Amino acid sequence: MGVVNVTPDSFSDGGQFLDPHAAVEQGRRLVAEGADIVDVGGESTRPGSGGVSAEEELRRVLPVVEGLAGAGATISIDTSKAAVAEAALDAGAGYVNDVTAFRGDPELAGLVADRGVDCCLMHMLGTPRTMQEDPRYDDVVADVKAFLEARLAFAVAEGVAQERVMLDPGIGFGKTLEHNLELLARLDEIVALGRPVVVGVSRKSFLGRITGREPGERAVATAAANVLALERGASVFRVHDVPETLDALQVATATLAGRWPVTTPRTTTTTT
Ligand code: PMM
Repeated sequence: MGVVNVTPDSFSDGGQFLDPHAAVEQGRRLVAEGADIVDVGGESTRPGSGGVSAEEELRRVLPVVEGLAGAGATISIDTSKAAVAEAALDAGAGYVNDVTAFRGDPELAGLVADRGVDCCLMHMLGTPRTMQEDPRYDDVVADVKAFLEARLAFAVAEGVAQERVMLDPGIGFGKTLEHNLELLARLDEIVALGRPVVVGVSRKSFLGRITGREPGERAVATAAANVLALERGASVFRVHDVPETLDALQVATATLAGRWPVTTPRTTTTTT
């Protein structure tokens, strides 16, 4: 999953793709580089940010979704607002990525159910404005897992087919460096919920804490974290730098399988 943030203030690529033409060009580049999904977002969720109106979010994302429809990838709309998701789906999007896991807008789950599209439900502690103020958990992995299980049950109760739901531990959303690392180290426990797991480590500040590098210099760190997430069972890797992570994931996939090309999904074999 390649990322295009049509925002002035995202920590990772803020301001770079505010112009719709630049955003569409970037989306097409991500597809050419191998992204299967392009995630288009018009609201920054960086720590401390306050949110934008549905009108402003639509003004940012709609021309980009329209411009990317038919570009050869599934277009994901990164929003928690039903009005934004509905217009984006009408314009050609086929996936809803909600960082509030259907807590932000009571209408969004029903919309996803009606349209029959795939969605991603992500864990976040608090809101972007407050989430990095001393986040605490009893056991971060158990707490995030219980939350995701409850949100999956909510989505299904609202009519969303279970097969349409992907789950995301929300790396960096109300988490310390230690929380992020523990979630990645024990990602298999989230995978055990039985739904595909999405991870969004790309360029995030915990990678800067470890490497001392600025956001634009974290592609290798991002690829390393994604390889280990793959090994622990993650299925979707949300990144700004597609070639680096794709190369790393292909080599990791071949190494784990002991062959290349890997034509069938990894399966458990029993020897007698
Ligand atoms: N991270 C950001 C935004 N949206 N969505 C999902 N599902 N998972 C994430 O980790 C995630 C997200 C923030 O990063 P950005 O500002 O670089 O987009």
